[in-house]
Amino acid sequence: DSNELVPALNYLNEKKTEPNSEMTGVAEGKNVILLSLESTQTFVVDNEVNGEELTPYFNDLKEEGAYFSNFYHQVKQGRTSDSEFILDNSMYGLNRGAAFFTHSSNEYEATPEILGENGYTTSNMHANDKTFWNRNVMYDSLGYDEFYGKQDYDVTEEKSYGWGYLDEYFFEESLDKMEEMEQPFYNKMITLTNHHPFTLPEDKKYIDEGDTSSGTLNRFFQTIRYQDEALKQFVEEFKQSDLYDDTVLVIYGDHFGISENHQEAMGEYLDKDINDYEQFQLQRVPLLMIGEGIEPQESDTVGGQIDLRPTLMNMLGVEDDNPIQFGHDLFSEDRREMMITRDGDFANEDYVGVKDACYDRETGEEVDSEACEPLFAEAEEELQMSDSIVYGDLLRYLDETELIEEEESDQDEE
Ligand code: GP9
Repeated sequence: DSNELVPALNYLNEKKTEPNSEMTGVAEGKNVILLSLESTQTFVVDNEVNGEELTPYFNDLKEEGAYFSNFYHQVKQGRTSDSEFILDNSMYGLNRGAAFFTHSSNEYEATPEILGENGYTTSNMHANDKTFWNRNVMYDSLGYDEFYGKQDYDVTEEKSYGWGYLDEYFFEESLDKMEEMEQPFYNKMITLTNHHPFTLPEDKKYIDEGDTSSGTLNRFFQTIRYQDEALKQFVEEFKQSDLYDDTVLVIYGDHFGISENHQEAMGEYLDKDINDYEQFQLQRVPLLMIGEGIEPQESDTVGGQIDLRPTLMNMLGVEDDNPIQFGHDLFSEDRREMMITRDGDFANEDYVGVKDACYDRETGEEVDSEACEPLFAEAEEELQMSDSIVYGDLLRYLDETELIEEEESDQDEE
């Protein structure tokens, strides 16, 4: 019953931090485009292979907006779908399986629902089968109005490769669709080309393969470079369009592309030994926000995908009355810098805690594990709180609980 929500409400109340008031409403009434870059990790940014930049366009673009260099993905088995779950709910995905499959009939009060109540049109675009990750079902539960899937795109064999529709064509058609959309809109675009096994048609290989001992990593460099070229084409066209002045563009990486099976090759490429600490730091993914009112800046605040919803809602100046959110505004001065992974590992301002060991976050030196103990405990408590909501489908009691709280505070006042 509604009492089951109380522990999580109390916990979140205690952890609550105020959003940055200077950012409140900077993007009021604007469209939001979330651009999910497949398998894109931060280590590719400002990096090169054989003397060629991997993401030349993104490297420049990030100077035009708010770029977050210590932003982590938080997904587990649900991969891209986990990132979507975390983003829209500001709750953690599950430790096993994908919430998109196992908890698609839950009650949610996700970003699209709240924005829908505030006059927004909400949609997803992804040129894959709609049933992949059970998206067709889960998007309804999350409150999306529209889902543009494979059949809504002009997918032909010539324009496809590997997993399907090449990003450049996906972007082109998606922009056309957005230009026709009722505004303001909240729309997520999910790319596909930079996906394992990272293959490309010959004429889309803009740089040579890498020369590490992993073919996967070697090809990844090429697909990342391809994606960057597609991104360039998209952003440049977007800047020419009428949408540009009225839109916040949020570009982020969904999860890692190179798994720990390729640690040795990563070590060869980065020229260091990839231990648990380095492997953890490789889970950073880029986050960049561009739009009027967003000052160019680079932030090194420690955060994760769970923080995007409160950050965005504050920028849009939308009253988000769902109190069950585990994230903290990324622009807030007094935010809790604590990024928790689904494995119960974490990074905060000072430490990285991974597999029960404790490291100095900046130097990577292993330190006395005592320093991390309370933080591991906090991570575990937080994951349990989030799980209690998802497994118990507790958001269905939210309205009731709020009514009780209102009555109680009325009584207090009397
Ligand atoms: C498939 C795309 C990729 O539709 O989201 O899925 P992933 O394997 O990255 O989770």
